[in-house]
Amino acid sequence: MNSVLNLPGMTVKSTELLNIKDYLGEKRKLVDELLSRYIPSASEEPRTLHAAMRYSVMAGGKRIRPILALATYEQFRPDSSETDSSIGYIMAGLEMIHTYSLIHDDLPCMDDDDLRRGQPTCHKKFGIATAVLAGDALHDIAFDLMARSGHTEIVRELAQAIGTMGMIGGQIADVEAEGREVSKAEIIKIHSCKTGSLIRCSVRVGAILAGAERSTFESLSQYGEKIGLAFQIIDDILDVEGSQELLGKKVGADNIKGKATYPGVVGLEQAKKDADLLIDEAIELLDDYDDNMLKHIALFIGQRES
Ligand code: GRG
Repeated sequence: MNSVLNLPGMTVKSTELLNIKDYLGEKRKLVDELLSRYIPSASEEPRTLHAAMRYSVMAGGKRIRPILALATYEQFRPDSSETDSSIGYIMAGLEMIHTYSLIHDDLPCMDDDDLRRGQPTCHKKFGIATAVLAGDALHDIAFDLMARSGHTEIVRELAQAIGTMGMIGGQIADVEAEGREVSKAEIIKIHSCKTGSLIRCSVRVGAILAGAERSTFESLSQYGEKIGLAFQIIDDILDVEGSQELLGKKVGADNIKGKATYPGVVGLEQAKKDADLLIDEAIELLDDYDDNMLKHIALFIGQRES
């Protein structure tokens, strides 16, 4: 990692890393440093709100969205010796948006969950009002950071990915599908919007910052779309047969709540086959490019247990 991001201990270049887990572990530390830098300290007023924001954001998580943005940017920037410090803003912003969505998704009016990232959910710890505001405030800082990248296109990309045609659109469709049968086309649309659009966006904003060519950008977008859908299918599969300890959240909740899930529509075995196929297709889309981290990240997503 180039020193422009001014973070200690980031010495191993991605190209030198053979092991995806080492790579992800190192980049996760980088994301944590960035997040801690951009979220006000819990000793600053309004203290409870800052404490709640830090509580949810710093609880960990895979940090897959900022890492995707970074891996895309590093692979496709024209001058590999130079790092634009904007990538740090973008990475932190993506993870804040993701965490805001988790906080709101866990609220009693949504999924009503008690456990997230291995600890009580934000509203369980701080109360509903503070949790709503913590999510809102993370959303606001995220857009400030995106604007600091200096690219209007990146700000718009994120706004569209998480709006009514993207994440929020998928969430309302998900809420409205509860307790009724859905078709395969419908569940693909819900998952692609609710979860896939922010993942696709993470790849696209990395590509925009890198100045990727049109055709590369199109391949990357399709790659993002496929891994994004696979990510949520696997999330559904893990809710059926995953481990609460590894996931840091309750398993079996989808079934209890009567949620529309991919395995619920096509069956567990077919869901696994479809997720594998999406990962293979995503990797194939990048065949023209030298061995790169995005292929390894796709494989990691396909095999994830948490
Ligand atoms: C505005 C009131 C209000 C609600 C909006 C935005 C929203 C609610 C919901 C978004 C839906 C959502 C939470 C989608 C993400 C689903 C998902 C796969 C979450 C888990 O992501 P991981 O596995 O989690 O990356 P970690 O903890 O590793 O970051």
